[in-house]
Amino acid sequence: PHPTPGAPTTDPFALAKALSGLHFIGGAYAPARSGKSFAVVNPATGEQVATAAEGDAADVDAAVRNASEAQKKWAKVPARKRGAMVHQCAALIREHVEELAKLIALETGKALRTESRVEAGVVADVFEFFGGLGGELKGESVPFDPKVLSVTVREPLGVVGAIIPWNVPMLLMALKIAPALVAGNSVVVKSAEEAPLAVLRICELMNRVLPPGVFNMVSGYGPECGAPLVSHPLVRKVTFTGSVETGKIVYKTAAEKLIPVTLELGGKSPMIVFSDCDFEKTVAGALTSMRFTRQGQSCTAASRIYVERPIHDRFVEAMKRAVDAMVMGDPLDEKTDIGTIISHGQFEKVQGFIEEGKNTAGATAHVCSAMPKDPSLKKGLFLQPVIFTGLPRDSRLVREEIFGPVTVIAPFDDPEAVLEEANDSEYGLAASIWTNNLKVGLDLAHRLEAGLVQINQNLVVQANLSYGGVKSSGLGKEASLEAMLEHFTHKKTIMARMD
Ligand code: TXE
Repeated sequence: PHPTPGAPTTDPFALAKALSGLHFIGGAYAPARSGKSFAVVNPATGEQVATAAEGDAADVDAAVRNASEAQKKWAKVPARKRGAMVHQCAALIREHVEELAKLIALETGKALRTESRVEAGVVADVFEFFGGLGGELKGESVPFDPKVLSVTVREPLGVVGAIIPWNVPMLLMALKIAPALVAGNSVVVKSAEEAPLAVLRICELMNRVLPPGVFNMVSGYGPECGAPLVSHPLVRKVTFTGSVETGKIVYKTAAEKLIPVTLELGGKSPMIVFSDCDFEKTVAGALTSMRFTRQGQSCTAASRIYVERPIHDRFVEAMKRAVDAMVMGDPLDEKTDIGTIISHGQFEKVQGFIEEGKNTAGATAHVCSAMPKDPSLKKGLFLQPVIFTGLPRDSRLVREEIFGPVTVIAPFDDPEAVLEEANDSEYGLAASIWTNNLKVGLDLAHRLEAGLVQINQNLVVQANLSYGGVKSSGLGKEASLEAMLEHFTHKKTIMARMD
């Protein structure tokens, strides 16, 4: 029996309780073998809303073994049929968008209207897109010798281990599992300890369509539950989104086993604004990218904004006004624009950066928006967004990923100098240029060290467009047909002599 109802529910609190303390292994919900669990907390109130199964190596082993058995049969299902089934999952997810949006808002503190509902919708898009690609798992025939037929075929890798973070857990899971499954792999997901519920609910939806064991999920802490997944001998590929530090650990373990990895590791994305830009659209683009509505917890956030000097002060004023107008409050309230920080740990990390910025000589902190007044939110992890000006280039706030509602704005005079400054970063995930001079825009786009460069827009991941960083931002690509082919299959060469 499933702990979650068949029809979508409107009460995220009841759903959270129903999902408490469970993994999803071999087509069924199951508690941790050790019987252990940990609290899942609503960051808007500080109250516990559920528990999560505290997985360890024994749970991981059970999940991987189930996945390995299931994969043998799954790989024999025709690729287009596999795609059609993933497409059916998309339809189920779409029916449950509202339910999933409320659940993710509850566990992450991301505002329902501005963030959570959007994420749930995009998850369905991603399943739909990859579901349509079953017929694209094609190889080539390669002329070699007229007496030899040489062809390449795409084959699945086996069991894929997918480790996801808490900022956009459903979307980052979808970008990993949808292509992996269509390509004929089975999957074990390790959810983020802060946000295990909505992704767990998706398991049950997928299970209505997919064979048991093809898709499994374990929850737990990184070293106890994530690490054994990476090192498990039956796991033949790992795809990870998270911090650079953990990404390196994952990469080292994968290197020992000689298995491929995809790593998406965050960024410090520059936004370069020229005086001839369309001013209002540029301010709106900065807001979209900064994701203040998600409290800045976005790997592509425009966290360094360089503005040509003649419009710098006007830009700062416009940004302050725009962020001030945003309503911070209960993530589940439709009036709320800005939700909460995910956890105490992240809250302290971000506050540490803000204090350091405030104590930096010459810097000004423009604190925006107002704290919520509702007494029930007193213990919530709300943090007023801050726009910093006057910070030196070597400040930690300019160089490190803050992953909070903090952006740095600095003036520039010369396009060459700003390009050099923008590229002077260990990261290379995203960048944007705002100008009506396409020549200047395209020239910089070619020379910016980033996996994604946008001119006059700051949109996020699209299912059919390759996404992923360079430098410390990661390895490999997510989204797109190429990601499915390159990262979830291997190319086998078959030669047949005909004489
Ligand atoms: O990340 P971790 P955290 C950045 C952001 C944030 C910082 C720390 O700057 O402030 O990372 O966040 C699992 N083996 N990003 O601590 O530790 C862990 O359980 C295997 C950017 O949340 O990287 C979780 O499921 N797995 C990022 C996942 O890794 C391990 C999004 C991510 O956790 C593990 C999130 C181990 N040894 C944070 N240790 C982005 N790219 O968008 C932990 N994990």
